[in-house]
Amino acid sequence: MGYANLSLQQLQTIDSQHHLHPFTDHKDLRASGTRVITRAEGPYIYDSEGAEILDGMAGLWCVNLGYGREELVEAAAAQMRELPFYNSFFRCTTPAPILLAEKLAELAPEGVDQVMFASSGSESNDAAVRLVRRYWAIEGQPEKQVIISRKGAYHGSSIAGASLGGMKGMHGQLGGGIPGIVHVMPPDSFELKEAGESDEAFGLRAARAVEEAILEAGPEKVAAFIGEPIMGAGGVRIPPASYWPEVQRICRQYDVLLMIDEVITGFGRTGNWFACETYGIQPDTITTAKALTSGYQPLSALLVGDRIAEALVERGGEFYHGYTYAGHPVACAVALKNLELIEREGLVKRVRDVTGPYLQAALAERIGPHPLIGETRACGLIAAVEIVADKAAKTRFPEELHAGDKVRDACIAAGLMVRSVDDTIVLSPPLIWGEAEIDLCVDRLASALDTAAASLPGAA
Ligand code: PXG
Repeated sequence: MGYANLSLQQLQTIDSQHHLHPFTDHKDLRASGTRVITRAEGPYIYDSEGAEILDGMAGLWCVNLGYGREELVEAAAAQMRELPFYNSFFRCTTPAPILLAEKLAELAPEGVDQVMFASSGSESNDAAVRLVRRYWAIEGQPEKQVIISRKGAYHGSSIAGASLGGMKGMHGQLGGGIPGIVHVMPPDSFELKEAGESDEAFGLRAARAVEEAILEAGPEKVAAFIGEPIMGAGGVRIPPASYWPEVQRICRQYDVLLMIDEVITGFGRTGNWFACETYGIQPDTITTAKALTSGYQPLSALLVGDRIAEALVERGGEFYHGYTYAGHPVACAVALKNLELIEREGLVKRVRDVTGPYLQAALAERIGPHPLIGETRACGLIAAVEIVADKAAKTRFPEELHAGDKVRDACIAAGLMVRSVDDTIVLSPPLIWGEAEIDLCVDRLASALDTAAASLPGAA
């Protein structure tokens, strides 16, 4: 590529002159300089200085097959040669989205058989909001508009996505967001469980917050509840086993649709194709993106349950919605190959039976005892560790110390890419990780914790 003869410094200078990054304080970034990742292979990414970093985040919760997969490259190239683009509007389409829709219907939970494509999780969640509201209008209940979501949720960065999400900072910049979204407490047991409260009781209490919100808005006004099975960007909040069955029972009782956002959890991350299976959820919609192509192409798919699909198809007339790149043939061809490889390599079962339990045990046994750690948790290959000032009392460091960022920076310096969500360190590695990569990850995390502890008061 054209940058090979540019130095890191030249790239950083150009970056700071023209490039506005996502979720970034630009003044701060421009003072410190960007890390420029230039290539990647298998489980490793390499920066412009040649540093080899084990990618504990699978890119951004998405590169589930790891890097350098020639078959994905070939799938894209072959599709580009044959037909780089044609649209799915006006009674046309192309072969790849047809076959991918069939494949997704096969993999999806029972009763979810229809697929609507887009290019990002945000777009698909936006479509999901339009679709559930349209559903109730078709069914003669147009006043059912309210969507219940949760504080700390992440559903994307479009106006609808950010409105659905429960991130305080984002809401502060939305100018109000879209109307009709209500946020309830998340099933975040580390932060919100009370002393002496069991996991089960906490899960039920968090679920009943959904019921209270339904009753407050009036069930005749509530269209749907939306939730990530495990909240990802909010800090990998793994709900107690009692949570989802109770949320589902409540939604059924008040005839509220269940919108499940599997943008992070889909395609094997929790040890099943979908976390709906992990938690026994019967969804009305499932939003997927990211690992659908292992991040090799931008693609998302809204999977639509039979109840909504039947109304839309049989009685809905034209649904005035669609994006130019819906069902993009190159992205869909890559997705088909990606799903084929995940199947061929038996990765979902391996996460469930081998690597998931191994990661969970390795974190518990080798990271759990560290004085900075208040909790470790994992479900399949999605995990988190909580950084605390006082291990017994599980109290946090003062915010201005940025303890989580210190641990993250020490991890990267030690050759492990992780993400910090305040003082929670999250991990979402490629599903190709085996025991050797998990061991290396845990070794590097342990040494980073020691390094960070040395610069945190009272922790060393
Ligand atoms: N839903 C969920 C659950 C997500 O995690 C989206 C929707 C939006 O997808 P797009 O493709 O529009 O980004 C996401 C995205 C982070 C981080 O910092 C997480 C996401 C995106 C960017 C950063 O953890 N998740």
